Amino acid sequence: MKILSGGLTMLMLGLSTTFAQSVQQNNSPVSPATLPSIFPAPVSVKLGKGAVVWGNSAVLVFSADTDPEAVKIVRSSLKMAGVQNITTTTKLPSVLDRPYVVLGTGKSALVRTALKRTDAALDTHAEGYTITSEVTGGGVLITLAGKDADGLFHATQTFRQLAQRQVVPALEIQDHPAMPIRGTIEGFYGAPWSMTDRTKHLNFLATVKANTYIYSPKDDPYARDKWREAYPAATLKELAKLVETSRINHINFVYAISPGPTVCFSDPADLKALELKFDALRSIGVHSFYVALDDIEYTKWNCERDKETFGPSGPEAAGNAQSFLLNALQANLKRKDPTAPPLIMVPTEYYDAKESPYKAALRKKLDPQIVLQWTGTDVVPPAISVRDAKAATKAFGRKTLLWDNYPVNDYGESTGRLLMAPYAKREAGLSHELSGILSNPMNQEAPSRVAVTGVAAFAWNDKAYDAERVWHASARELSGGDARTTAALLTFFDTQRLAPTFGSQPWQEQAPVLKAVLDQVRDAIASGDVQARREAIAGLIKHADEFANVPDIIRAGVADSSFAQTSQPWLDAMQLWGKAFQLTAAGLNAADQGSVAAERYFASAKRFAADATAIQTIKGATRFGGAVKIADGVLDTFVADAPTLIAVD
Ligand code: LTM
Repeated sequence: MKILSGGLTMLMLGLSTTFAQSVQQNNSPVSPATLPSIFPAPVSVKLGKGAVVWGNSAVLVFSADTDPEAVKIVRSSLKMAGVQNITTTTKLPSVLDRPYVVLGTGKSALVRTALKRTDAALDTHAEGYTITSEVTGGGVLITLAGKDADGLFHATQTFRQLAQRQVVPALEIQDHPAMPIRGTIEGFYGAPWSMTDRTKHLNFLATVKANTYIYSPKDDPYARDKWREAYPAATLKELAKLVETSRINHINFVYAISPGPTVCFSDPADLKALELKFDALRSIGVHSFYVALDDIEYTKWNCERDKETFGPSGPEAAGNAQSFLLNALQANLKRKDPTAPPLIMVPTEYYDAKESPYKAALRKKLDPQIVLQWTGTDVVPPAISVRDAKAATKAFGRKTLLWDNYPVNDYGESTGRLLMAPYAKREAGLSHELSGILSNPMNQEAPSRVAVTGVAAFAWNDKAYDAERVWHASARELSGGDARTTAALLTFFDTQRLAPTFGSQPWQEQAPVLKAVLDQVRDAIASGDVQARREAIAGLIKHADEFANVPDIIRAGVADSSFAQTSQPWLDAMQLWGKAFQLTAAGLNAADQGSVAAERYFASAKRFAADATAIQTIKGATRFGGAVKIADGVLDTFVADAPTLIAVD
């Protein structure tokens, strides 16, 4: 039974009592407080005594200098929890008669007092925060305390997740990131994201406590082929909006330029051209810059002057020349904006940590402040270990920032795929050896959030990272919390789980959940046990029906329609495969009963499979267009093999 009093509803599950008594002061067996799941996993969460259910009213307590965005998130979280009447104050009363949410940084006396009342110390790490909630007589005191403004913002994101639960337990959370740099680099080839995609992505990054977005689409001509030319005013205006969206989301917007194809490293005019570009972006609020030198020819100079300055061309000379230009840029950046974060770069040898003359030149000559990216032991590595990262630190002469080429799908082996496996095979402990991780996403923004949620969660707390649980959490988030849509999304992800490398060996296997189901059916048929076969086929019919319904459930249920739009060919193909699957199951059932109808079912299944296989990616949407793949090597094989499994006399 729920009792409403003073704006706070307490859950007593069958006990009628006065309001003050209604607060559960201990983990009663009737309604114990339970540990909430929060993603990324916090450093520590300790349950206290009691729990409350949100009622009709709450009070926000904050000083005038509190980040308005943080206040907005707390307010909207409370609204989502059904709290209608939200008032604000700058003072915390000594007796509370409803939920009071105090928010601010450690600089605020209000926050320090609130923490003291709940007997908690503030997390002192950069971007750290502490949340306490304590049931006090007739009310509840919730404190969101940031070590700094970023920490407070992260605290509000945790609060958003806590408020999604009906019951808020008394607890203490201490939290801070393991890696200082976390987020994405829009660094793929092919159609760049639209400004709308980017805006949504920045809003999403905030929810997973990421703090960095690097603008580096390979197909922005003003960033690569025509890097010396100024952006048209309209584009700059659009970029300015993104920079503002980043700012309110506590995301560092980094602008990357790729002058490598034509730059003359020793020419002061090119240094000037780079600075002019950076100045233009600085004028719209960008503070952080990046020079990308990947995928360029580094054994030939672009100008005679470089030969005269650095000697004959070659990897070592390229390392010297790149260091020369980047050091000058870094010095000028510092001069113009002393608080600016250091320049970031990706070198030409970014794809391994093997010693080489080029890397030795960078190690010796590149300003140690400059942050350097690498992609692991390959462009798309099968795994990344602490040992790999240590080798990179040694080779490049600094802790590196990982450029993780997952879930990017712009290379030949990824043709026709969305990459939607859990983010895995990155070793816990990498936080000691990396300054951070940036994911290179797919051309499809919303589907990329599945992997990026994993990247952000791993970079926040690699030691407590659980790939499967975070994967499930990302499906829940995309579904807006709807259980049926979440389940449908997970079935869809399973069909897109294969993660290719640049070689023939994938680093994540395809459709393991579906494969287990189909293998079990094959085994039951092979066993010769009539009952087992019958049950397995009945189960298969049910499974095929569920599979066939997935595309419609996703289209109707995802919170952001751009997920269904960008996944459209895959959902269409899955629908046809669903039909092929249903007909295959029907064919096996008919064959099991000795019916000649089996042949017709199998023939129809074959036709649907052929139609499904013909569906192509959206023209121009990905760098390599082609036939979309659904659980390939698993479902297609089963549909092809099914007619051979049971003989019909
Ligand atoms: O990985 C890097 C540093 N550069 C490019 C990316 O732009 C591209 O998206 C990925 C995947 O194809 N491979 C690269 O080499």
